[in-house]
Amino acid sequence: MATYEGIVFTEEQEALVVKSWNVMKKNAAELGLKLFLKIFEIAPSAKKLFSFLRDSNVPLEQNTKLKPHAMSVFVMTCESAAQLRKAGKVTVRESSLKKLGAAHFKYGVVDEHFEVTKFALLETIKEAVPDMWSDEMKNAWGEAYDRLVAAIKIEMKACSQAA
Ligand code: ISQ
Repeated sequence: MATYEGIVFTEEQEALVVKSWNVMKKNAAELGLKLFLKIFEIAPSAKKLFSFLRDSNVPLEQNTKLKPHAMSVFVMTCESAAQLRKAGKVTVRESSLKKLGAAHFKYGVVDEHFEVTKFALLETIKEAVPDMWSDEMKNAWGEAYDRLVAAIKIEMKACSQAA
């Protein structure tokens, strides 16, 4: 496991993340797609980063390659958030994190993409669990997302220095 430690993620924050993730996980495929539709609504140019979208005339909702990708981004973000306190760090395997960093670097993902994704992620969660949503829950998810992105960016930087 990678060791990207930061400020303490509290028990209360963990509880908020886990509680909402337990409700959302059965709909992860649908929510993942919703997340990406939001990302592309806010930042249409982000579509250019995905070869399977660039070369396709099929509507986004029906793109067979987008669905699994969208689901894995959503599940990975949520799972690493849900496990953050237990492990005291982002729990994506170091080898996966290196691959993620390399892929994001190769395809030209920049800070703005991570920011748009954060906004879209928080909106997706808010709409998925409206009765639970609060400022505290938003902060807990936001903090967890920031930790994951910080870990990915460390790997992206390593790629840029090796290039
Ligand atoms: C890659 N993975 C997740 C989210 C993204 C948003 C914009 C561009 C690329 C991305």
